Amino acid sequence: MAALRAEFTARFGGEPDGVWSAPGRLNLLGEYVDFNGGSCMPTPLPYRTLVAGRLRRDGVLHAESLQMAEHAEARIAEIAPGNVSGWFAYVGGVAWAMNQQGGADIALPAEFGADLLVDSTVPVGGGLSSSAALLSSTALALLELSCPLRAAAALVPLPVGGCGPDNDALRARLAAVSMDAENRVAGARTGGLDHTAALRSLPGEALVIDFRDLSIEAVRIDATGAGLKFLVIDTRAPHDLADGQYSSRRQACEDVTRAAGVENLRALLPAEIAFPELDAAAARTARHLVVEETLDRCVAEPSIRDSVGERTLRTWIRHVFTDMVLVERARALFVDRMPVTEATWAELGELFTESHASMRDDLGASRAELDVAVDTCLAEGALGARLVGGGFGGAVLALVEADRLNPTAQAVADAFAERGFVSPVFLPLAPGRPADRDA
Ligand code: GAF
Repeated sequence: MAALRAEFTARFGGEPDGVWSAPGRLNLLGEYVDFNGGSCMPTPLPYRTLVAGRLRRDGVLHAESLQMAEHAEARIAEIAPGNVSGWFAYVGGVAWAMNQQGGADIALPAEFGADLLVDSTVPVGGGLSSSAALLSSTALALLELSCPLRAAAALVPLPVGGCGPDNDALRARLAAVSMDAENRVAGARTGGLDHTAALRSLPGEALVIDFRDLSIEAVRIDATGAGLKFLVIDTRAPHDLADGQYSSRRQACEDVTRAAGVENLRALLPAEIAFPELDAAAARTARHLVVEETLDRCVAEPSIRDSVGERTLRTWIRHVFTDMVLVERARALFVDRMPVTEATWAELGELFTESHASMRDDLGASRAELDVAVDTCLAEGALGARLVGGGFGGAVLALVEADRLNPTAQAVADAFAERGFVSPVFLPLAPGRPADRDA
């Protein structure tokens, strides 16, 4: 923080008015379900993106990053999809989206401008949501920096406490703004998982977000008390949400949703998909049946089948249904079915591994580095392991016995070395805190 402030002063010739930050996130379960009305289970990470900022009154946004060489600047009124690029598309995109959303509590005054300096410890391209951390910290910074100008511009002043974590309704709007900026200006058609996790996380280890209504619920997943640890492996195989692989799958989901005439894919599954009364094995069978029956119904309906073809239904769309039922089960285990026992943890591990198989075999979103990391963890006795985030690269999460943490990490490092992969990085998983003003 002190170093960032000093660097800001050196670069911009004066102290910043404040510093805001937002965390990366790790999604415990539920991939490609956020834009389909499913539920996700993210946890904010201790790695954060910081934005030091100072108000300007000339309508111009200047931005620099300690991780990037160039100085970027643009008149906020002239920022639009297609005329900003690279990392500045995220920063400028937020200003654009705040004005597009049109609400007097979020729009920026016409003369508003800012100097911003960004620093980040969130691994980039690791599937840990470095983009949403940048978007969310920028959104908070811009909104709070605009305070002195809002009254004169007849815009709604911020409530006492600014955009603090208690102001969940405002943060939900900022999450929508951040997603809009990422979708329309940065060109990555993501759902709302990452921004919601960055801005709306609650105290506790993880959050369950229900994307049917954007409601959130805290969930305690404290593995330490059970003698377990979450191991996060950044495989350093890069992933890029704007390279077309993510959006082709999203597009297929949208096509099926439209052809089925439903609001989202979640609506095609029955209401009850957690089977809380069943034990692990019976619940697995019940889940499998529900997914296959739903797919059969889709295939039998010509308009749905023809929208993407039977093969895509039975692969990409099956993955979406699978992850939806897996998250509901995990939610039921940790929220509804207390106390948490050894069997609960064993089942969570199985849910992880089942999700990985679905991402790999049905969604086709894995790659060699991710599979080697998962398989090695399992061979070393992990309770479960899976790739996290949008896939095609990025990080793996494993649930391991605490005393197996180091041997498992070593085995993964050895397996990577043997295959000539770039060395992985191991990250401890400790719960972080939501986006906030830090100074
Ligand atoms: C990426 C996207 F940004 C999220 O919206 C989500 O779809 C995720 O991939 C997959 O679950 O992180």
